[in-house]
Amino acid sequence: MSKRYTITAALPYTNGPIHIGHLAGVYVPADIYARYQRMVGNDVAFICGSDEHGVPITIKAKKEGVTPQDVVDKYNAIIKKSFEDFGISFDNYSRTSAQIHHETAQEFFKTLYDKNEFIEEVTEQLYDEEAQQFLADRFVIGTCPKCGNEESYGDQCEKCGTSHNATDLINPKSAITGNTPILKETKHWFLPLDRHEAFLKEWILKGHQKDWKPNVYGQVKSWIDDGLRPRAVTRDLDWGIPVPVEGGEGKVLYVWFDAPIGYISSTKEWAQREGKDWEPYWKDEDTKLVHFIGKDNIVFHCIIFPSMLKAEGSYILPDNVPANEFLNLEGNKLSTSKNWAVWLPEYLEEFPDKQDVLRYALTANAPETKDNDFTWKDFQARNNNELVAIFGNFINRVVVLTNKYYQGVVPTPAHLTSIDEETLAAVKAYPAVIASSIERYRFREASQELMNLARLGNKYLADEEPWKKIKEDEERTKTIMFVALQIASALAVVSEPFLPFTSDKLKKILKVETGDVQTLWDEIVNKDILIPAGHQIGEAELLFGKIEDAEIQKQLDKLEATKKANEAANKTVEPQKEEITFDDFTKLDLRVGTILEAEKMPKAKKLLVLKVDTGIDVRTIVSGIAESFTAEEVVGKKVTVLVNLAPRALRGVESQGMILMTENAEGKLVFVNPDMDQVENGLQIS
Ligand code: B3M
Ligand code: ZN
Repeated sequence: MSKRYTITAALPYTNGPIHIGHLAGVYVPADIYARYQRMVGNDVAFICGSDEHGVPITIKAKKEGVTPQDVVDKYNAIIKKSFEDFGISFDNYSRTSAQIHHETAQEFFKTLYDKNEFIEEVTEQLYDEEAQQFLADRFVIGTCPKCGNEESYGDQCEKCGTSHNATDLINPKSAITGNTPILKETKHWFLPLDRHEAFLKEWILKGHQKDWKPNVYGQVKSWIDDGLRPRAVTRDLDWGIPVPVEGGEGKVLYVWFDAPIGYISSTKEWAQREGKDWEPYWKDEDTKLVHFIGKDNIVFHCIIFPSMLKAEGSYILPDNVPANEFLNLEGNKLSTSKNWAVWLPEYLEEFPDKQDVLRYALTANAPETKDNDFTWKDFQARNNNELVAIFGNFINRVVVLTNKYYQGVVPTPAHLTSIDEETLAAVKAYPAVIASSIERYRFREASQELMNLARLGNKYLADEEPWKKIKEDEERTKTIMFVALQIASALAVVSEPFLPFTSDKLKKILKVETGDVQTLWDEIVNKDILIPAGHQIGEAELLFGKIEDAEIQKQLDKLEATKKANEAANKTVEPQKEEITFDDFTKLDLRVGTILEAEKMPKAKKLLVLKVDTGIDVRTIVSGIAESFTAEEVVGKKVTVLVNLAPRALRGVESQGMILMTENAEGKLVFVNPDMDQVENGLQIS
């Protein structure tokens, strides 16, 4: 029987493009789940949209000298395109700036207000006197009272995930001016989470201990055990949804109050467009509501939003919140500010038409139970050793041989041996195995089962060797190819949730119906024949291409350059030395010179003994540059020489002057000689 599903994926903040961490943690698993539910005939609303309010957007706008609206318009377009490019099959992608959302969120607030579900309180909030602004959320940075992280934000600590009030921070500082804020009175509305504690305990701690992921359950339990407190749901900001009640002038809804309501507004927008009724998707107890999010969003989806829904009274609660852990990149935390990320638009420029490869690599290595690392080497291996060598290779052999032996017509099988029967039975068992993994939100496992189906096909061909049999036994070969074609067809179908582009391509090659995927999924289980004898298939076409070492090296080099740039940016420049007089300066006799000869000082790691033409004379200078240059490299170099430095002996050699050097970002020494190739030795520098 068909069941109704409302599947949501976290609304991305619209202050930057999205990267592989977002894709791996939220959007690919959500998409696999939604595609699968559609395939088995369920009624699915797969919902998302841009989260366009909140402080980070206003900070970004300030930094770039544009309006917050400009920022969200720009990134909404970029993000939306990335989702389309990667085949994320949302039924609707909305924006929280949409009229329908403003209305829905305000109405929701009004309902809670009218039901006395808020506490109204004048409290002291942090205020930046210089910026003349209250400091909410990310406008404040300070020490997390829970874990001691010195860079916690006002509303949430990114290190330990705790959500708190800005006034809880120790040693708070304004993110706008760096000043220490003062406390100033202002009125706000608070959602008394403590009132919902009993319900949360009953619903989650008792009700979902078994079916929620341990990482999600554990976090929620620890918050509830710590005791819940009222949370302000309004802010003194000018970017957001105006508070729709008396006394709310100049205030907006807290972004985490309005954003989850965005799931509801996006569903409404979709229903209006499709001529459907949105309400069953949110209010019918038979609907299964599932939120796909990253672990930093757990508290909002498991405690705050459910409390809001419960307080409102007419909504269902999520059946599950399969939050993922974080994905790292080459051993380091993904970071927007450090540009430590693989951005989706950039990935597509580098690897056009390889969307499925990324989807697969991220799924096979998804951070489901613990933080995980994305490495380019693993990405290459997943492509070359699995997609190319197993999946692609199997399909290619089947299609090429069918065309070669039978002009692309599926042959009529003769007698099925026990191996054939077992193989076909094994194929039929796969949909249930994959489905069971998906239903339990184990997408890594599911993706490996998909690959196992391709392995089964490969093994069958390798064991039966149709390319040998064709010479001895034409009838047997027909049976083998018939069986292999059934496996190929099964792959075309069950790969759809994971590799939608590949599945489409494969269905086209095999010329199997793409219209009714549901029947196809059922057919694998219920029918003996997926692709009948006599059916004409198309020409072979490569599903996946090998990724060469050089392509991977290019990506690694790019990251290395980012690392260097970050190090250079963090490098503290020495403070200026004490002031000197003009006379002090004129005491230095700096000349243009050329290094004529150079040799390593024996038994000294750092020293080169140089003969330098200073224009006045040729003299010996001992220079500590041997770790950066070989003797051969420096001969002929134009250099700046301090010629009136008092001579001094280094390892028994008298050094008569000094060569000016500096260090580049990588700590390598470089000569100070801008444009000096154009001047003669001896010229004075002043
Ligand atoms: N925009 C946070 C995030 O992107 C937030 C999610 C909202 S879901 C309602 O991590
Ligand atoms: Zn913390």
